[in-house]
Amino acid sequence: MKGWTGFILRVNLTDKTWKKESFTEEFAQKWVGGRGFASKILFDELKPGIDALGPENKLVVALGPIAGIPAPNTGKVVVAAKSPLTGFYGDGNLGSNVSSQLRKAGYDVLIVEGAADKPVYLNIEDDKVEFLDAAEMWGKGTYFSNEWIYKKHGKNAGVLNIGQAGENKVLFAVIRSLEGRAGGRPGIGAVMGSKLLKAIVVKGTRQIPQADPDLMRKLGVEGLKKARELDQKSGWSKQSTNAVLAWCNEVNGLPVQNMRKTSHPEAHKIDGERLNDARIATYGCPSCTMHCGITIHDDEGRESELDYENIGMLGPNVNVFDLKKVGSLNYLCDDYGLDTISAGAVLGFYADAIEHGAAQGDFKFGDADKGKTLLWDIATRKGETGSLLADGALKAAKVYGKNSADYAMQVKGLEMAAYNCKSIPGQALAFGVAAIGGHHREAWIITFELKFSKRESYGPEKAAKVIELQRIRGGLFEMLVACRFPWVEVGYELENYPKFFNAVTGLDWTLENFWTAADRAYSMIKLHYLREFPNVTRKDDYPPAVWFDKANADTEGPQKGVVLEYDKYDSLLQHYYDQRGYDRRGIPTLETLKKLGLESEAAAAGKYAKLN
Ligand code: PTT
Ligand code: SF4
Repeated sequence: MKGWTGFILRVNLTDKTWKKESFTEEFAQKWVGGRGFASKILFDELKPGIDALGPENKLVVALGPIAGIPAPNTGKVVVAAKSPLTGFYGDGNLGSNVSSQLRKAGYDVLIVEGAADKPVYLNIEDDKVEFLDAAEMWGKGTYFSNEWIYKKHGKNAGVLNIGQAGENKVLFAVIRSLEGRAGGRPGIGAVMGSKLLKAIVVKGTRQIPQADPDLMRKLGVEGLKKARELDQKSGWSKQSTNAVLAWCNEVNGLPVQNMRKTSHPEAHKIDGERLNDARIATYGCPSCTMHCGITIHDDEGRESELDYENIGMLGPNVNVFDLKKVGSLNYLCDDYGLDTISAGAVLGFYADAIEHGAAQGDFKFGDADKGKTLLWDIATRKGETGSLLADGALKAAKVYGKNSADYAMQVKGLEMAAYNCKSIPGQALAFGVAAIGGHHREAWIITFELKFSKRESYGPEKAAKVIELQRIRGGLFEMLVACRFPWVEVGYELENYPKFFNAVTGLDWTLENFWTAADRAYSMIKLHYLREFPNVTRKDDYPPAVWFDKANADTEGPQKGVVLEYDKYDSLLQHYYDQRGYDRRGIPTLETLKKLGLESEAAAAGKYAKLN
């Protein structure tokens, strides 16, 4: 087999054993890699109903055929497990040297099983696997552990590690990498913490098997050059992802005050231009020529890397419009290993719940200093409030009651990213039907919707666009495993990706093959959901009630009085189901599953719930 190493490294932390397992070419072609591998492996190996924070859960680190190979921007890694936040399959994608190092060590997938009896970290070097003592790192933040690992294992090692939030099983703890990245929003860091696994360190010395290495080298070099040229021409990485903040404010799509409002007069203080002005350094993932990580000094003089989602959720969503203070909240999330999106959503929800008399406390919108204290309380589950908020907005709302779940800004338990969609139905649908809960990664339809389509439309063209983007963003890029930014941000052509894939595998795939593989992975994740929640209804694909509430509409500006409409949203959802071949609950029909070659998976899921 070419293009894949053909091997899985399976490690058991309970009895400190490991083995190297092979997989077939049929498995590789059916599931491609990354999210495809992870969703299939976890479906086959996890029993529904298990405790996501118990030793039965498994952590999967999965790569794809172009991951780690020099080409635009392949230094990415998928991390997945049963999510403790949402209760079903969850994953994330972060930049890390693990991408190339794990493949060079000879593996496309790492599966971590069981749980250690004291804090450990894994050290993987080709066919050597060590379970090393992590006592010196335990209790410390990710900046400390990153440095500690650097000193011990050298700067070229691939590293994934967790902070205090993962250790304390905060349900939205992420995994961090040495390159300043973070991933696994639905609590994949907490799964690592529950296994007493502080870090994974990987170094490899082998060649990644490729069908035509000369061709791949040529395509890769040309691609990296092209991505850099396109970036320079467009000027995108001057403001990087935060270029979108001013636009979101202008089009009334900014998350302000727990998404109560859609714009703010002070938004310019934290926009892309201000971020670029405050830049002290630029960071990027491995194998990338368009480095997008911009760092600034925070209000305590520390270096903090800011992307749009971080700024949107830790800034306007909690009414903080001072870039240095936003930087400070962001630094703490990175150090503790808290997901910035969920952290900002949870803080916003808490302030809102206090304002509405559902929760007790002295936290107010705009109070960044109290926000910092709360982040520590959450990361360490300190006190009643810290511990409750550490379970995410929806679970906290269930305790607070008084209809506060209506304004817990999440879908399926995962807090939504920084787009306020009460007057943007297509993006609201994209959040509603995202595979793992409220994530923008799957379908970022908002620019298409506002620039090239009718904003107020709930027509089938929006459902079609969501599916098209899910196939590209949630499918192709999550399965090949590569960063989507060259395509999405600077127009690097999608047609290049099958060329890379064919050069490394020797196959002859077109984009169509990837759409089928993507649909298969989406259906697989839906079957995870069905197994865990047999009473699933279409309401599970609805965004929070507050987006439908007239009393919450803008009181001025072009979107004055506009909110989502239930009937229309429901018909948009039905367009999506019809185009996808899903039933009225939003579950793939037997016919759809059959078309995708998922007969045995359908039979397995059918033991737990009815398939139509
Ligand atoms: C992603 C989510 C995002 S999406 C951001 S900012 W973004 C937040 N980043 C966090 C962070 O940083 N620290 C932290 N403690 N928590 C954070 N949570 C949030 O996590 C870097 C980029 C970005 S920046 C995006 S959009 C793109 N995401 C990609 C993706 O998902 N897949 C893919 N194939 N390519 C992508 N390219 C871009 O990568 P999650 P990252 Mg993250 C510090 O992982 O769980 O998917 O959540 O991965 O490497 O940091 O993303 O405006
Ligand atoms: Fe990483 Fe940004 Fe480069 Fe993508 S564009 S690989 S997120 S540095």
